[in-house]
Amino acid sequence: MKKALITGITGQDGSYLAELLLEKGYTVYGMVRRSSTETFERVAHIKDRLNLVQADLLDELSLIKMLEATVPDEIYNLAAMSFVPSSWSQPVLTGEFTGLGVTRLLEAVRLVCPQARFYQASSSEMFGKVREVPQTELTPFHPRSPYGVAKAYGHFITVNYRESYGLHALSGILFNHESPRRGKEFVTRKITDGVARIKAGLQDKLPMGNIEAKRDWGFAGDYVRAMWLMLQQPEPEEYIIASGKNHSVREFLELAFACAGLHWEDHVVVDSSLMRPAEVEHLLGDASKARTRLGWKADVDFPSLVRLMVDADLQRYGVGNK
Ligand code: NAP
Ligand code: F7E
Repeated sequence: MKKALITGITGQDGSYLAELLLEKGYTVYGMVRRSSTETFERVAHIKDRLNLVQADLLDELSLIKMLEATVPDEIYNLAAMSFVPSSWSQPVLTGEFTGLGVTRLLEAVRLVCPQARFYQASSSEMFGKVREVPQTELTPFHPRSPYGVAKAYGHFITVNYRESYGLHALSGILFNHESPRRGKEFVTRKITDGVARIKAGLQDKLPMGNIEAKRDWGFAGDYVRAMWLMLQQPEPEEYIIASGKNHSVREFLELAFACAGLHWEDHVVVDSSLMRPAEVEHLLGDASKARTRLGWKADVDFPSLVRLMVDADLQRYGVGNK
């Protein structure tokens, strides 16, 4: 029976990945940080099948002790400060978690279990002001936020530890992926939660930032499958995971409101405080390498993703879509 360790198990991706690995018969360890209230909502349904270990990306010794106690075959480093706007208000902390945290974990791996396979959660935010369209594994990075910069550091330190120490370490460069478990501050879930609240009569207006920005959106459940596939390959290499189609926030709004029988123009107001100091205008990924080499493909397309997120939020507020 293989052992896997997931950092960031309480997040959106961590919860879907934990489900997948349990289905595959893994013993699953999850790193959780100390908090005054538990943040286990996304894994509550599987918590009794998980082995949760307390550690923090800021604390090297806690990472070493966690690996000594678990000795995993596979490590998925998903923990990070992942909300782009917060990276401007807390740039140093973002660098510590999302950038240097990767080095701390890789150092612990090198010391305790150098034979383990290591997955780093890299991001399409590293492409930022894009150098070419679509973006591939060979497209140079030009990050546009402290988050994107920290992720680029995490990406290259992973490559460097592979090249310096022969670790089986790789990065998945994942484009935006969403689900009903997405945090409510991210644009897709903010919209679907807003639609449900409007439908339930709890609010009337939805303040939005730059609705012309375009993203290549997919479903988180499809994307965690790609993480696992990457670590099963004999050679550690980078892969892009994306849908290959992009849509504007405006299109997401139109579709999401329509799913609930509403018109987005009646409710959306532009709030300039939600505009970013530097925006990533368009992202579009080319996942050809993952399709040919991993046999990966997405099952959920854009309209189905919007529909499933709206339906889940309507259900949460106990309202129908008519
Ligand atoms: P998420 O929902 O924000 O989850 C982040 C996780 O990291 C949470 O479990 C959080 O724990 C944990 N964490 C944060 N700081 C920590 C620390 N100092 N020590 C220990 N744990 C810490 O993120 P996600 O959407 O699942 O994304 C997973 C990873 O993929 C992240 O690294 C993200 O940057 C990256 N990524 C995401 C996307 C996307 O579209 N979703 C795309 C590309 C890359 P708490 O519950 O305690 O806060
Ligand atoms: O914004 C625009 C906003 O916050 C998407 C993270 O998972 O994916 C995510 O980063 C777009 C941006 O995600 C609002 O300006 C308009 O252009 O949902 P988001 P993100 O910044 O793309 C990448 C791949 C990651 O790695 C990150 O961890 O939507 N937008 N109005 C808005 N965005 C938000 N949040 N709120 C608005 O009101």
